[in-house]
Amino acid sequence: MVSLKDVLVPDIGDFKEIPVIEVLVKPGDKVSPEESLITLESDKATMEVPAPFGGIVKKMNVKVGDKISEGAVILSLESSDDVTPVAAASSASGPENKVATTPQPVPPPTPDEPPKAAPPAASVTTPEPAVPAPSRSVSAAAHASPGVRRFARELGVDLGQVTGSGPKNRVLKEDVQAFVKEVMREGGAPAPSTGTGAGLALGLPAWPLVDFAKFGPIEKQAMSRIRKISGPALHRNWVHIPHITQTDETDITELEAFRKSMSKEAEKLKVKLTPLVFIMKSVVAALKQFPDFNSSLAPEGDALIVKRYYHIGVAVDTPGGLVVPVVRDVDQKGVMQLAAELGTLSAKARDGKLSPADMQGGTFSISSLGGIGGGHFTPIVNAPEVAILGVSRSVMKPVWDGTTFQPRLMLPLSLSYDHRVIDGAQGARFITYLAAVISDMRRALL
Ligand code: CAO
Repeated sequence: MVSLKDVLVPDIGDFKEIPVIEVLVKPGDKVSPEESLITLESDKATMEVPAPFGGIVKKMNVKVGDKISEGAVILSLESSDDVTPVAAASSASGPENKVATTPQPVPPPTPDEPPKAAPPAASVTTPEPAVPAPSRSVSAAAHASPGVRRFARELGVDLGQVTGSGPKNRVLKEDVQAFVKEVMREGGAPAPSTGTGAGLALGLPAWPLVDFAKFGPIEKQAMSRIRKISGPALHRNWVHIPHITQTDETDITELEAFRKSMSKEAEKLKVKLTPLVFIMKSVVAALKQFPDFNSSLAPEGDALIVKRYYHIGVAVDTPGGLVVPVVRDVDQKGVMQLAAELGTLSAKARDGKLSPADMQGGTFSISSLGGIGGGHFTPIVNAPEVAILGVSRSVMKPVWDGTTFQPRLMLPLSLSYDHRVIDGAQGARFITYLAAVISDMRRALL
């Protein structure tokens, strides 16, 4: 026999007057047992109320925006009398033609269903305690409609990792799409912003948290503004760019003799002529020969944007941290002018007076530690550039000339490049060519 039964809001713990945020059925709909009827959303959790049995929706008693509590009639369902309500809450009471169901807080991914898409950020959220549910585990970390939850489930996205842009941080379909795009763009890798969280996002053990004061005196020093900005950028570049560092050394004995012979002229012009400006000119010659090194990956990752201008970023060590001002159109300038511009830019950098424009538009960077010391090192590519040259201090070495050892001034070079753009063979050709030009700049004329 067919009868009409009211479906009630079940026991939802201490919550009262909870807003209905979604009505998923309408009169005339045929629903199956456990199919979601409405969604309620408290400050702490989103709950779907499922049908206690199958039937046809005859009348809706609630609409989006209504605030309802336990016992309120959600809808009337026509069903045959022989159906047994599923998951009927033990607290359900009232006339026999009224049935309350168990609310279904949306569950987190179970260990059997790991999220397929990696999170884009390193933040780790602890799920808030949710409305007590008698039969299911609860994750109330994300607020989202069932439709969005279904969409996220289909894509394997863990909603707990998605930042909601809707009211009360509600996760919208667009947020899930943006999340997936981000993950795809990053090749599935997270984009951590802090060192401590990164390990977690990469599936590595948690960062060790040590109370150093237990072992001896400590001093906590605030990081400079530059370091706070450059640190995460360096980390991003290190994590996202598959780096190769190719090293070489080049004979600058003749170049140094020439540079020193020019020192009087440089003095007259009030510039300091260091090896760096000759290296900048040589780099441009190499970039012209190997244009891929003067490129950037297109945002979609399917093309190279090759630049026909040569703006060289030069890493400058300042009291506040590392900055990279850009010397423009290096191909069109002589070494004296480059020395003058480099002097001005590095003074501005050290005085903290660089403008954002001074640091924009670079196509390739050089990090020179030649004035300080040390051998080869691994410079980090300065995204969105694809390569960077590290220059170390020149050293006098015995070099075999085929007959005997000669004392030659050798300059160590370390070229890091983005292996997505540049193959190892190309890297080796670039540094070999560059070394040859630095060693004998007449080659740049060939
Ligand atoms: N080998 C030997 N000597 C070198 C040299 C090299 N490769 N490069 C520079 N020198 C010498 C210079 O000739 C100069 O000698 P004098 O004082 O006798 O004239 C001295 O070292 C100091 O040079 P400099 O550092 O003032 O000038 P520069 O043009 O070589 O570099 C700049 C300019 C701004 C790049 C540099 O001052 C600087 O800040 N370097 C640090 C960059 C940095 O921190 N990189 C690391 C980034 S990753 O964290």
